Amino acid sequence: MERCFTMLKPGVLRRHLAGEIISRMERKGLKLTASKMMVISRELAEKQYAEHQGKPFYQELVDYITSAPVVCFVWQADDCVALVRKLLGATKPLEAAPGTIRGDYCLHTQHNIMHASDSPESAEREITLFFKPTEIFDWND
Ligand code: 3AN
Repeated sequence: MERCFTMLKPGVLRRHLAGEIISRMERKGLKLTASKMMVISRELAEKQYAEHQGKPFYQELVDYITSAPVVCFVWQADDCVALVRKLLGATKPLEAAPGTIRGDYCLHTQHNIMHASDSPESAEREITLFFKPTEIFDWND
């Protein structure tokens, strides 16, 4: 089964939306295999967003993502990355369909609620950056 890394960005805890967003993922049927709250170091943020280095919004993105606690997850399902991206909605809130997480809960691209891996390859890279193997549980009922 495929895995996907997601991260609730700073501000989600203050808005008390964490449970609502986790619930949408669980109700879809995605299997939660890891979760962790943390404040990201600049070093880790720069690794995570390396592909955006040099873009006009890069500095602000790193400042924001390191500014308060985030909550990170590993999900598992067939076609997990595509499913999560569908639930999340488009990067720009104006283009995110109502009913998606970004479509329902955010106004600005810089503060678009949740990060999710954009390919199975990035998912594996990000999972390795954020979680030790012992923090991931491939549980069965
Ligand atoms: P996504 O988060 O949908 O995978 P990316 O990877 O293009 O989108 O962008 C990573 C993050 O960078 C976004 N979640 C958003 O916070 C920020 N970002 C992307 N594009 C812009 C933009 N044009 N202006 C401001 N921030 C942006």
